[in-house]
Amino acid sequence: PMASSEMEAAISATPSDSPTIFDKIINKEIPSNVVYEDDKVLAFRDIAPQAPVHIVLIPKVKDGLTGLSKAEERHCEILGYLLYTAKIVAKQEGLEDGFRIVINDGPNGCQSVYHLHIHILGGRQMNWPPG
Ligand code: IU
Repeated sequence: PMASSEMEAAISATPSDSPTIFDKIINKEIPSNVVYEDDKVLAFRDIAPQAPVHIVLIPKVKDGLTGLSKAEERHCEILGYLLYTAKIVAKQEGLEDGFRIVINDGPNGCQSVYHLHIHILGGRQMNWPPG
């Protein structure tokens, strides 16, 4: 099958530690549909939703975490907090029948934005294996 535009964007994205569009979303320079925010993380609706509920959850401070593959021991606390927050957001979104958490990493993982983020997907039956 043909690659989707999301896949093409991911395959052509250059992994780097430069600021990304997510910094502008955090700073409210770009509007987004925020569903959860605290001092450490921000969750907003994905602009290209792949499910009835599709939320992107990010740390407000990137601290070198362009992706999961760049995680260091100092990131353990924020990584745990992100997963815990994902559960809070899933509950807030009414996903009591279940949900999917995804972290895309690097070109093969279809990562297109180099600021670590967790996808929260739900509101329909997910498939396995993923594509
Ligand atoms: P990925 O795992 O790097 O592919 O995820 C990036 C996601 O960020 C992707 O699902 C985009 O639709 C989404 N997104 C967004 O919600 N708002 C934006 O301005 C941009 C990307 I650029």
